[in-house]
Amino acid sequence: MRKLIVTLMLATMATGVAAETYTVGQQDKSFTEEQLTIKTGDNVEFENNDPFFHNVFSLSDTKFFDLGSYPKGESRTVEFTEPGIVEVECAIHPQMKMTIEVEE
Ligand SMILES: [Cu+2]
Repeated sequence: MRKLIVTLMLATMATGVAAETYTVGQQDKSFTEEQLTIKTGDNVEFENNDPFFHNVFSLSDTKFFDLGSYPKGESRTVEFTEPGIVEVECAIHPQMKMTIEVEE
């Protein structure tokens, strides 16, 4: 019985780790973070702070996404469900690049 209780406690602890949400802005045609390290299950909110549209996307195997284009003051959130490296870009401004490292 004691072993069962310990097992249940460990299971609760393992699943009870709250996911974090990080914010990365788009400002002056660049990302506010060049590099960001997060953990699997964390979220990143991409917030447009420029008075024009951005279109944040990634072609990475770790996380493939396209948030579409959206204006100043709007944000869209991506959940990173697998560990690895994610290169993030903007379809409107090719010079905009950042890297997210998703740890296990
Ligand atoms: Cu852009």
